[in-house]
Amino acid sequence: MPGPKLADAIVNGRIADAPGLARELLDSGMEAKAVMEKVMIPAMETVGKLFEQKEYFVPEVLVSAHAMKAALGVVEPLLSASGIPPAGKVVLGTVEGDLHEIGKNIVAMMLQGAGFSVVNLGVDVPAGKFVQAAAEHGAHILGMSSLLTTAMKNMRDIVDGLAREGLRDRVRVMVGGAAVTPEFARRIGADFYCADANEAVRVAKEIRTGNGGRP
Ligand code: B1M
Repeated sequence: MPGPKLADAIVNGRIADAPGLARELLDSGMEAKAVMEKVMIPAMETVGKLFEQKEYFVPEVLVSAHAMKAALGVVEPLLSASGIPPAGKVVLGTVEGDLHEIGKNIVAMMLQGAGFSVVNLGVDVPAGKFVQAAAEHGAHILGMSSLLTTAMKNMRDIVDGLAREGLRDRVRVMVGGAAVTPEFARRIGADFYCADANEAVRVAKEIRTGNGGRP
């Protein structure tokens, strides 16, 4: 298997080592796309599995995600330079009134790791800004996160805003975060509820390669 050292650095969250090891692989002649697809993404999938199996918890996932991000910094410019199109464009943020960002950032990094181009709007994002960004960036997917029951109601305004701007048919809506449930997602007219970052990646891939994203 190529790149065991880089994979190991990502799985074990060795943030300082990851960029150098990615550079080593590139210098040895491995294509940027192969480094990403054969080494980095499988490593992050291993992290996701360890999390599901409750062998890893949030701190371990976060350092692995940071190691992934550090290695991405080396590989990403080469990927764009080689003209490989992104898997799709995702606009992502935490809704207005909510400052929780850890889970949303993991979702962003995992999507980037899976080859998506992600516009991360940050936290406490007003509905209008989500809608404007979806239009401006030609988003295929709009992702919203909320951990607060008081803030998650703002998600409906974003779905309604997309419809008002005539964007609803071409933008699939994905929601997640501890406060959100599948039932709530259905009620506000979102297309998908995702329980975790792995599911968000799986759903995003299905949206782009499968049935157009309709459940
Ligand atoms: Co706050 N907080 N917090 N908090 N906080 C919770 C959410 C809470 C459940 C704690 C509790 O009371 N048991 C509670 C919410 C209760 C509720 O509304 N139901 C709560 C509260 C009440 C508050 C304050 C109001 C506290 C106060 O000030 N009195 C306040 C609100 C501030 C605000 O947002 N306006 C507040 C503040 C904070 C901190 C700033 C201190 C900090 C956030 C730091 C930061 O993000 N920079 C914080 C934290 C850390 C938590 C807990 C402890 C942990 C959240 C977290 O990061 N989890 C949380 C308790 C808990 O959840 N057990 C709590 C780890 C993260 C990886 O998981 O975000 O769920 P999560 O993301 C997962 C999935 O949900 C999913 O994938 C992620 C990775 O697998 N996912 C998506 C998330 N978004 C997704 C989007 C998708 C798809 C999947 O598609 C787009």
